[in-house]
Amino acid sequence: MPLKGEYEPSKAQFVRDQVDLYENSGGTQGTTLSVLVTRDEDERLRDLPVVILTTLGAKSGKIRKTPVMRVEHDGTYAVIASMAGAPTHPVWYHNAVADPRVELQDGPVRQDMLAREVTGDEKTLWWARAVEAFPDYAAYQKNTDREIPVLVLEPTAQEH
Ligand code: F42
Repeated sequence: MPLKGEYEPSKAQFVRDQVDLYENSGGTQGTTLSVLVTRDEDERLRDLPVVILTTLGAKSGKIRKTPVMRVEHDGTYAVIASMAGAPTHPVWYHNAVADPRVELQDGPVRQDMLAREVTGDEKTLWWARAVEAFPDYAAYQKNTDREIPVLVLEPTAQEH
């Protein structure tokens, strides 16, 4: 069931803009982040896929929308609360912990999902997938004592 509430755009202009472009284009534009990535000794700018995470504000109850890198495996996703290696978690992480009912838009496809934080071997597996998708995560984790959380998102049972 889609989350209900009043949408409160991010204070960060680039985030607001990316969410607007992504949603207003039906998930056909604003769906990547250009990043310098080296793969097999081939360093170049690559357009890496981005998804839009929708959470409920833990205090305001407002709808919050956050672009994050796309990390996916067999229909299950992970969202990485990296915040570019900052010492504190992003606020959206607290929202998703407080209420695990989230939405994820991957290109034109929007799904209701349930978020759960992973630890141990499961986190190790998803962290490897995340770094494969977006190598900067490894540098972010190296630059902070904060353990960067990984939330796995699984589609909720489809409404009948
Ligand atoms: N951030 C990541 O952490 N991981 C990524 O993979 C990632 C990729 C990415 C790709 C493209 C792009 O444009 C941005 C990307 N970002 C990524 C940045 C991401 O979109 C966020 O900007 C960043 O993670 C920070 O998220 P944030 O939720 O901390 O945003 C702050 C700035 C924010 O919006 N604060 C609001 C405000 O008004 O200050 C509050 C938002 C909020 O949810 N408030 C809660 C409420 O109740 O409404 C209160 C929650 C509480 O407990 O206080």
